[in-house]
Amino acid sequence: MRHFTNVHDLGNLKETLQEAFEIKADRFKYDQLGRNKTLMMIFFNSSLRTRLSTQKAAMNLGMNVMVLDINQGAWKLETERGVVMDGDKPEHLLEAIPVMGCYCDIIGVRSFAQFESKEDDYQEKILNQFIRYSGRPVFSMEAATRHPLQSFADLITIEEYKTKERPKVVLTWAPHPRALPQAVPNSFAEWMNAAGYEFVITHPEGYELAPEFVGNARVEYDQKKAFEGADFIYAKNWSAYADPNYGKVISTDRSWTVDAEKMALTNNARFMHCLPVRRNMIVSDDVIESERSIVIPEAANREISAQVVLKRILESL
Ligand code: AN0
Ligand code: CP
Repeated sequence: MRHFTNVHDLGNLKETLQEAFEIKADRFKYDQLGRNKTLMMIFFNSSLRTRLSTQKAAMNLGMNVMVLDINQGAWKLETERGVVMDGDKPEHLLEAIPVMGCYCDIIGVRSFAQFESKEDDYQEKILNQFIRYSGRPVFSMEAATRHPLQSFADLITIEEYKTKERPKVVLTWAPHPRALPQAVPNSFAEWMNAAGYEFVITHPEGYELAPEFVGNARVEYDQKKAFEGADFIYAKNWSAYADPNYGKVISTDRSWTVDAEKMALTNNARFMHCLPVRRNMIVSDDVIESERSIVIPEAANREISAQVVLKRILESL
């Protein structure tokens, strides 16, 4: 595998999961694979889990790691070609990318949707420029439309906690004060479809995700109905995808917050969220603190998903 941007890059999911569990059982088994290889992680946006878990995964493989926060200490980057650069951006992405590629063997990029142009976001303009111009294998650490390392960790977690072959998994929208990308729900939906679970998405009217991500999911506008019999509740906020509201907050309805009363409608479901989470907006304190909450093991599996991806890329160098 050279680049990693979505579920299909990994090939057979069963084999991929086996590899994940093998690594989880002995995470230092391949500690020579990354010897004298350098990972460069480039962040256009904030991160706690992705930064730490990916660095840890690289260290488990014996790699060297460099981290660059574009917005803290690097030159501000112009991303549009053809612009007369007389503004506040001293460097162009088209030089910065190949230069960064000179100093490393693998590049990880975090670059959220910018909500200025749906077309640019959904064409993954920034991520694809890294793939095209860096000369290096590139993997997504959450790009405009997907967060595959998160979804992979989510799948590992569901496989660990499920008590039946084909659990009912419910992705529920929940309120949030600011506009968030659709990357996490898009990607989660893509992976749940690929895993073949019973998969339901619930959200208020106007929050429909792009059809290519919804796939075979059942969309249920009544959150309580959706929760009935669920084995996993996966909460997340996202902003509207549909025009003319792309990238906008069109509801902050707190009746969508996940609380104990709603969890009682489920089949004693596990609660999941990618984190960071706003308590008592997305989920009540008691639900996230309950013994059914698996948000911490879910975050722990980020190290494993990153390590599988880095291992596969290292093997292809
Ligand atoms: C980001 C998002 O919703 O995409 C990152 C989640 C992993 N969350 C925030 O910006 C709060
Ligand atoms: N879940 C996740 O990607 O968290 P960070 O934004 O902290 O990396």
